[in-house]
Amino acid sequence: MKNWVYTANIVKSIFVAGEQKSEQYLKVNPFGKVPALLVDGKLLTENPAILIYLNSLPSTNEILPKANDAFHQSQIYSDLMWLSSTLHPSVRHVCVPSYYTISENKEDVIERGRIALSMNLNLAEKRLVGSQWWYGDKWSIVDTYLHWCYTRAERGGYSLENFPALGAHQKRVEKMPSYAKRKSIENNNL
Ligand SMILES: N[C@@H](CCC(=O)N[C@@H](CS)C(=O)NCC(=O)O)C(=O)O
Repeated sequence: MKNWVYTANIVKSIFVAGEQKSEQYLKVNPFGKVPALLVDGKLLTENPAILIYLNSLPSTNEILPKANDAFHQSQIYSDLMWLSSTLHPSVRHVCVPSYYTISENKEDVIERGRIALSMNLNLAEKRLVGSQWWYGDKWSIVDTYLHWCYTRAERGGYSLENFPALGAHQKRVEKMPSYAKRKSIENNNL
């Protein structure tokens, strides 16, 4: 994999830790969520859209595989959308249940999240058995997004011990130079 490069003068990314609903952040992204990307002052939100856009920039390295045809392309988009609209929300149910209920008792939401997480991580586990990366022998941003999801769930108390292929995948992602770079950016922004 080549090094990831941000083209600072055209792309300005915004990292905000826990301040998604602050007045200052809502002025930038009225949807009140991260990530958000400003390109020449224009806003782009939603992980799949941002990743597809970044992949299309001539100045950046490929972060998604090249599609053979329209169906293959749609499968790649489907993978990104599955991460963003199915796996990612199941992680949030377990880690931040208060987003999903106003009740004092959050246990139902957490349990619902754990059931969904187990189903979704089982699918990811099957896909990764005998395969280094989501798309075989080549890393893509799907691997990094998947890694973020299961690692966040683990940090929220969800054990990965029944998912050996995910455990091996986790080690592989964390050995990448881009992982060390991301950690150092995160540490400098907190
Ligand atoms: N559908 C969005 C989801 C992004 C998302 O849920 N971001 C979380 C952080 S992991 C967030 O900003 N949550 C704040 C909130 O929902 O108030 C996407 O794909 O970008």
